Amino acid sequence: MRLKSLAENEITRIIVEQACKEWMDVSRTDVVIVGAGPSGMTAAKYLAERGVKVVLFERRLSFGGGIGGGGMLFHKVVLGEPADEILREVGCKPTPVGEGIYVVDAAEMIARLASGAIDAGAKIIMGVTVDDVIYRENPLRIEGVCIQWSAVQIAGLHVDPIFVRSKAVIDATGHDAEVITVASRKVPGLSLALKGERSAYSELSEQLVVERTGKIVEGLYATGMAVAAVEGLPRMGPIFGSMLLSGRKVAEIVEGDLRGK
Ligand code: 48H
Repeated sequence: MRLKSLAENEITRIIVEQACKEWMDVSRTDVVIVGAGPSGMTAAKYLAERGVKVVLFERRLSFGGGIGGGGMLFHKVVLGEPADEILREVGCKPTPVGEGIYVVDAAEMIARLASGAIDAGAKIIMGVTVDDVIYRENPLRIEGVCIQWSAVQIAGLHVDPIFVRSKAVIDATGHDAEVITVASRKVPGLSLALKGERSAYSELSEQLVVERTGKIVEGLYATGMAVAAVEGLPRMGPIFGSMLLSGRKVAEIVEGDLRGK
């Protein structure tokens, strides 16, 4: 076997040319999703499947958010029906462990949710942190995000971000609701006050997170644990059904709003 290879400069040229071409396209999109945890990847899949142009930015160089840690590093997560439907759609085989309750390997769930989103046509870019929003007035609304290489942020360098304009931004950043937090601080006219996540009350929390998933202000939406941070809801621990159902629900709401525009 003779393995085909390339001169170093050609490797560079291909990477830079292809990445830059894509960044030109990414700079204006229908929906920006922030965070590749369970809710963000689920939302990406359902939006992309409906023909919406989706870019998902993830701070880390890996997918999955809190899935990978399972429950206290035990490699399993639990979920209740009907969230198992979503896992089956992406090719997971959740194991039944009780009436309507399932368990799944963390690694399997991460891999399948990510490929579900990518296969549907969502673009996932890792190593990018969203550190601010773009807003417009009359009417006051969110119209995109400011982005920075995570490596630049970690190094503490003073480098200005670049921008991505979008019709909708979904905060799927988990416990800290980072996008909504920055919008509440830096766009005071939005009058956004985060209530803060509460202590554990799993059965109640899962239901409420799904119920309260949706639009926060014009152009800005919350899914997953970000909903708990905004709405003052209790946490639920490593049971993930509500993260998946919240991701699917926010996709439906955003798609409906985009169609209405
Ligand atoms: C780019 C960012 C930024 C940023 C964060 O934490 P996640 O898994 O989020 P959810 O809400 O989909 O799922 C929550 C679940 O994992 C969990 O923690 C549960 C159910 N906890 C219950 C409990 O009681 O503790 O994923 C968020 C992702 C992560 O990958 C972050 O790296 C990423 O978002 N992220 N990416 N720019 N500013 N902030």
